[in-house]
Amino acid sequence: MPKAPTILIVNGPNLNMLGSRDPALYGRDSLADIEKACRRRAGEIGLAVDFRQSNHEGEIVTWIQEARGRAAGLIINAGAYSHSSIAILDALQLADFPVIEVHLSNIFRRESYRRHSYVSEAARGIICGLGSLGYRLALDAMAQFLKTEKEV
Ligand code: CA2
Repeated sequence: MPKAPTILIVNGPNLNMLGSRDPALYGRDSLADIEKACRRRAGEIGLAVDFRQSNHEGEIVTWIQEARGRAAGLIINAGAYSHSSIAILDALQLADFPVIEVHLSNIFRRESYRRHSYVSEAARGIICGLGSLGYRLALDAMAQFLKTEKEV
């Protein structure tokens, strides 16, 4: 059996606190719940998942760099770094795989400083405001991209 393509899923700062506060904004799922749901969906659609979280910008940059030549795709919720990190954008622009940006909340309904994301400049697509469902939808989109690109 051929090995399932691995999708790296990167979560940025404070997302390890999910489920503990602000359920109206971010939902009730913990990050562990989201990881479990992603693993289940990935298994159903023939993908493998490498699911990570970091509170450190440099660590996220390193993970994106290391994914070159290894990951088939990247799903990233860079948290607050989405709105500030040119370093993460630079790393994403070197990526040799499709990138999908996910946010739990609808960043366009929130404070003006959340309405711009550097990550978006390197993303094939963006999903926001759909809570944890956004991660599973991103996996479905990724599976579709990989299938289409293999056929070309
Ligand atoms: O909506 C998203 O997914 C965000 O990326 C979440 C980030 C926020 O800075 C972005 O603007 C949008 C914040 C994650 C903080 O997570 C918390 C979890 C529980 C309690 C408080 C914060």
